[in-house]
Amino acid sequence: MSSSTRLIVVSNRLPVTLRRQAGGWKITASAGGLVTAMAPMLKRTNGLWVGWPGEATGAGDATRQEAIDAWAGGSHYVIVDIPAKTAELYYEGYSNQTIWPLFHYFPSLLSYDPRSFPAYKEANYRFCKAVLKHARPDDLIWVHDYQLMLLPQMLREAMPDARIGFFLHIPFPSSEVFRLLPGRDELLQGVLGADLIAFQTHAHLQHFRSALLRISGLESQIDEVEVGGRSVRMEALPIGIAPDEFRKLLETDAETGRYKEQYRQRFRDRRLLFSVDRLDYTKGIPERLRTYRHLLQHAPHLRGKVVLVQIAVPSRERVASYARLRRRVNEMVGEINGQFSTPDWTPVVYLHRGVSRPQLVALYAMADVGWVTPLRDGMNLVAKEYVACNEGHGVLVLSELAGAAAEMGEAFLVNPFDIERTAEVIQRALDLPVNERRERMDALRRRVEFNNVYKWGDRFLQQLEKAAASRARRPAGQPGLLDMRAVVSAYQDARKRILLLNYDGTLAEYTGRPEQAAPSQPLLALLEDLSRPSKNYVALVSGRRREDIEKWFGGIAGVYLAAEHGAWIRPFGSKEWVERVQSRSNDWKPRVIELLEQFVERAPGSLIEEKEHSVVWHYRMTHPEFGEWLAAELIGILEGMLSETDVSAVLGQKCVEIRPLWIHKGQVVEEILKAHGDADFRFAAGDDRTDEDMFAQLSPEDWTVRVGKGETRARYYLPNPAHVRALLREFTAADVPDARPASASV
Ligand code: ADQ
Repeated sequence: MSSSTRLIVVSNRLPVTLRRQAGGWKITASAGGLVTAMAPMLKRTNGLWVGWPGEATGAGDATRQEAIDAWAGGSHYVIVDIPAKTAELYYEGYSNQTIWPLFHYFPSLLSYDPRSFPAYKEANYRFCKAVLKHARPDDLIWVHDYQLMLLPQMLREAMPDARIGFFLHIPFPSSEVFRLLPGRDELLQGVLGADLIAFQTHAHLQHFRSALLRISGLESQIDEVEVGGRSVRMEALPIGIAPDEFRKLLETDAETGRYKEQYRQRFRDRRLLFSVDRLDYTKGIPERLRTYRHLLQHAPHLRGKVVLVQIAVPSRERVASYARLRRRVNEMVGEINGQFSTPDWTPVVYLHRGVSRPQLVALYAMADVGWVTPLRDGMNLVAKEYVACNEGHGVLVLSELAGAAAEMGEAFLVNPFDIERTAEVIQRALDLPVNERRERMDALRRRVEFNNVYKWGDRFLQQLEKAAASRARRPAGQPGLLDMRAVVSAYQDARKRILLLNYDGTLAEYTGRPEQAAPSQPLLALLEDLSRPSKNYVALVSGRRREDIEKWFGGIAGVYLAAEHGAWIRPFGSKEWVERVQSRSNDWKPRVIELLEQFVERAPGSLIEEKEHSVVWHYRMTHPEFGEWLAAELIGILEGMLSETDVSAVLGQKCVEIRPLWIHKGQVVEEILKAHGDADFRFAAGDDRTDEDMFAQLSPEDWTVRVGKGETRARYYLPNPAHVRALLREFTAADVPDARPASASV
C-alpha cells in the first residue's frame, strides 16, 4: 500500500460498545480476530472504521462521537445510526433470519418478512452515506460480510472510480440453495459493485460463480467476471488468527498461568474434551451432545475418565430459533448429566456465557481434544485458536463442513451428522499415541502461524489495489477512456446540445429478463433534469418495444423517444408516436416465430420477445455454453430462410434479433441532425452492435461513447452504465436550470 492510501473498513458492528453512564459515555473495545487484523492497518494509514454501534442509543447526540474520538485518540470510528425498527428488520430480520440460515444450508429455518428487505436496503444506504461523507478518491474501502451485500454497488454508483473490496465471512451456498433467497438478484448485483470479492474457500467462490451464471446469466472466468464493461476479481482468501496475541497470553500473562494450573489440578485424572461456540444452530451443539451420549453409552470405560467442557456464548437471543436451541441444549445437558453423573464426576460442564480470554486460552492449552464440529461454518477460528494454544498433546477433531477443513488436513475430519462415526473418531483421538498427536499438531500449528490474519489482511488489500488498477487501465485495442472533465467543459460551453442515449446496457445494467429492466426513479429524475434546459435535445434511442418505452419514459415531456431501433418515434415536444416505417410487409414473422418456438423448447429459460417490426430470441437465462451454441445454429438456419427477404438476423447481447435491414438507429440520428444540425455539442452513448449505426452518423469530432469493452467505431469508452449515469449527473450539475419552450420539435 502506498503511504498516501487510507483504509476505510466498513462492517455491521463497530468494534466498540457504547453505554450511557452518568456524565457521559462508557466505551469498551471488543476483542476478536478482525479487530486485531484491522487495527495495525488502520493505524498505519490513519484509516477509519465505519459501523453500527448495535443500538440506537444517543443518535443525534454529538457528545457520543466526541467521546469515541477522545477515547480512540482521533476520529477513527464513524458511527452509523439505524432507527430501532429498521435495525430490527435489517439485523434480526433479513440478515439473521433470512440470509444467515440459508447461507448455512438451513432453508427450513429461513423466515422472511417482506418489510425486512427494504429495511436491509435502507440500512445499507445509511452505511453508504456515512462512507461517502468521509471517502476520498484514493481510499481503499473494505466492506465486510453478509449484512452489507448491497453496499458495494451503492458506493460504486456514487463513486464510479472508488476502490472497493468485499469479503464474505460466512459460506456462499450452492446456487440451488441461494436461489431460494428473496432478494437474490439484488444481492448479486450489490456485491458486484466491488473490484474484489473474496471468500473463505474456493468452494464458496465456485458456488458464487455458479449463482452468477444460473441467476444473473453472467459467465465468469475462474477469478474474474465482466459486469457492464468492468471486470471484478474473485479470490479465495481464508482468514487466519493473530497467533502472537495468544502466544503472549500463554507466555507472559499471570492470570492465564493461574487458570492453566487450576485446570491442570481439576482435570488431573481425566481427559478434557473442549468446545466453545456462539450458541448458534450452525455450530452443531445438539449433535455434539448426542455424539457424546453415544460415546458414554458405547464406551463405558470412558465414564468417569472424560469431561466435556462446552462453552456456549449467548448470541442473537431475540431470534426465536436461537431461544429454542437454548432450551434444547439445556435439556440435553441435563439429561446426560442426569443419566451418567456420579457423586464425584459430572460428564458435561456447560457454561452458557462468555469466558475471559485468559480462561479461554488456558482451556485451549489444556484440552486433550478440541472438538470443533459445526454443521456449517465459513471458516471457524476456534479450530485455529485451539491449535495455536495447545501444548502439543491435543488432537483437533474438526467438521469437514467448516471452511477451516480445507486448510487443516492433519486434523481428524468428521461429518458431524454421523454420530456413530464421530464418536469412534473421538475415541481414536483419545487413544492416539503421543508422538502422532505431536506430529499432527506441529504441522497444523506451523500452518496456522504462517497463514495468520495479518497476511490475510495484507493479501486482501494487495489484491484489491491490483484489481482496481487493472479496472482503471484502458482495455487493449479500445478507444480512449472518456475524459469526464473535458466532456463536461465542452457541454458547458455549448450553445445547443444533442444527447443520444441508448437504454439497456448504457443507462441501465442488463437483467435476467428484459421486462425486469425498468428504470429506477433516480434515473427518470436524472433524464428529466437533463432534458429541462432549453438548449438540450435529449433522445432515448432504444431497440425495445414501443409499449415499454412509452410506459417507462412517456412521462418525461421533453425527450425524444425512439423504439424498435427507430421504427417508432415520439418527436421532441410531442406526445404522439409516429410509425416511421409503414406499408412494409411483416409476413416473415410467423415463420420466424415458429422456428424460435422450437428453440425455446430446446433451451429452457430462453424466451421470445415480439415487437411490431422485429422478433428477438433471448437466451441470457439458459445454460450459457448451450445458449451460444444454439444461437450460432439459429443464425445459420435464419440466414437460409430469410435469404430472399430484406430481413436479417443479428447476434446481440445474449440475444438474436431478427428485423428488416432498413430499420436501424442511424436513421433516427440522421433525422434529428437534419432538424438540429446546428448543435455544437453532439453526444451519443451505446453499448451494442445496433448503436454502432448511431455512431456512424456522427463525425469524428463528436462525443461518441461505447459503454463496456468491444470493437467499436466510437471515439471513447466508459466502463459501465454507472459511469454514464455519473456523467449525466455532472452535466445536470453544470447547468443553470431554465425552462424549455414547448414548441421545439423535429
Ligand atoms: P463466528 O460464527 O462468530 O464467525 P468463529 O470463527 O468460530 O465463529 O469465531 C468465534 C470467535 O469468538 C473466536 O475468535 C473466539 O475466540 C471468540 N470467542 C469465543 N468465546 C469468546 C468469549 N467468551 N469472549 C470473546 N471472544 C470469544 C464468523 C463466521 C466464521 C468465521 C469468522 C471469521 O461464522 O465461520 O470463521 O466469522 O471470518
